[in-house]
Amino acid sequence: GHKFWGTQPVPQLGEEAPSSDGYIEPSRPSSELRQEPYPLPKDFVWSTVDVTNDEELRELWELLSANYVEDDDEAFRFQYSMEFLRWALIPPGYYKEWHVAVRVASNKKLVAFIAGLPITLRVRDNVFKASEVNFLCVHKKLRSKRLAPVLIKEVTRQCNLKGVFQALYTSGTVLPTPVSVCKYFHRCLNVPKLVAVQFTHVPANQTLARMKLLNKVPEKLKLEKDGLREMEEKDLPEVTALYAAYMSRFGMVIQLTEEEARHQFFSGRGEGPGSWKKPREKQVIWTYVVENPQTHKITDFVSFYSLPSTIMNEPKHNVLYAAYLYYYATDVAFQHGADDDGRLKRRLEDLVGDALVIANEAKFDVFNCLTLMDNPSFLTSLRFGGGSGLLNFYLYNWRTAQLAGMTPVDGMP
Ligand code: YNC
Ligand code: MG
Repeated sequence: GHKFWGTQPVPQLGEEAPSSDGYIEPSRPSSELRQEPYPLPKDFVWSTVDVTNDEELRELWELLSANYVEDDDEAFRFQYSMEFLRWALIPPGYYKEWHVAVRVASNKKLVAFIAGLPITLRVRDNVFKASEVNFLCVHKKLRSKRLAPVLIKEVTRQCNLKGVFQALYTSGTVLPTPVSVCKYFHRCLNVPKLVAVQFTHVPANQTLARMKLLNKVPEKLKLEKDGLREMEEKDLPEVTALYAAYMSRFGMVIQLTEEEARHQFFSGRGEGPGSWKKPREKQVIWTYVVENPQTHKITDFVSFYSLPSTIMNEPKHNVLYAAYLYYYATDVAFQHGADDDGRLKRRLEDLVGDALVIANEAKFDVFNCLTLMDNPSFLTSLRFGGGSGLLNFYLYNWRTAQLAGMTPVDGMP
C-alpha cells in the first residue's frame, strides 16, 4: 500500500474512470488553511533556495548533481546546469515560497528540495491555475526516512496559501495514478561515444561503422530556404499565437501568455541571433522559427533544451550531452486534410529533422523526446529508437480519464 499517497487527493489505483472531470477536494479559503509549516525531524529546518542568488543556486546545483534522478542501471544521472535551474525556477509570477528547501539546523547544509512553479493548465475542457511540481530531491544519506511526504505536504501548503489547489507533475516512479504514460525515445548523434559509455550498443548483425553511417545527420537544413532562423524577440506575438493554436490539438496543455512564452522560448537563450550554428555551451533553450520569405509570417517553430547527464563509473567520458525536444508548432496542421494525407507528418519530419541538424552541429551526443504531442509520427523516419525509460504524468486533486500520451483526444466529451 501507499501509506502517504493513500491519504492524498489523487485517484487511487484501481479506481473506476470518472464519469466527469473535476476536483477531488474543494479549494479552501486561506482562513481554513494550516498556517504553520509541517514538523520536520529534529536537527532539520525549513528554508528556501533563492535561485537569483548565485551562492544559493550553486548549493542547489550541488545537491541535484550528486543526488537527483538516475536511470535504472545507475549509469547516468541528470546534471542540470546552474543556468538551466535559474531558467526553470523563475518563470513569470514565480513564488520564492514555492522553492521549498530543508537544511541541517546546525550548519545550514542543503539536504532536500522541492519546487512548485505557477502554470495555467488546460485539461480537456477545463482551464485552471496549477502548480508544476519538479526537482523533488532528498540527499542520498537521508533516503527512506519519510522525508519526501513532508516536502510534498509543505509545498502543497505553500501552493494552497497562494490559492492554488491543483498540480501537475511527472516521475519515472509509478504512483497513484498516472493520467498518462510516455516512453522516452533517443536519436543517436555521436554513435562511437554512445556505444563507449554503453548508452547504446552495436546490434549483433551490425558494425560500429555501419551504425555510424545509418545515423549520419545531414549537414544542411531542410527548411533554410523556407526561412528557418533563430527565434528573435520580435517573433514572440506570433510564436505565442502559433503555440496556442497548435496545442489546441491536445488534451492536456500548459497555456502560455506572451510573457511566459518569452521566458520558455527566448530567455534561456544566450547571445544571438547569428548563424544557426552555435556551440553547445552557449545556451539552455534553443528555439528556431520559420519565417516565410514572401509573407514574413512565422509558419513554424521548434525548440529543444540542453540537459546533460553525469556518466558514472566510466573512465574516459564524464558527461553525456543530451538535447531534449521541447515544444514545436506548424501552421500546416491547420491546412485542410493535412493530418490525413501525410503533409503534417512530412512537415514535422523536416522541422524536427532540422532540430537534429542543429543539435548535431552543436555537438550534442543524443537527442531525446517522449511519445507525446505528434512525436510518434516522426520517430521511425528520423531514426529515434525506443529507450527503457517511461515518464508518468500525474495530476494532483483533479480527476479526468486517462490521456493517450497527450496525443489528440478523439471523441473528447
Ligand atoms: C516521487 N518521485 O511513493 P507512499 S520527480 C512522488 N514523487 O510514499 P521517503 C514519491 N512521491 O508510496 P525517499 C516519489 N518518490 O508510501 C517516492 N515517493 O505513499 C513517495 N530520488 O518517502 C513514495 N526525484 O522520503 C512513498 O522516500 C514516499 O527518501 C517515501 O525520497 C523520495 O520531482 C525521493 O527521483 C524521490 O531524491 C525524494 O528518492 C528520493 O526515497 C530522491 O521515505 C532521486 O514518497 C531524485 C528523484 C523525483 C523526481 C519530481 C516530481 C515530484 C512530485 C511530487 C508530488 C507532488 C504532488 C503535488 C504537490 C502540490 C499540490 C498543490 C497544490
Ligand atoms: Mg527520507
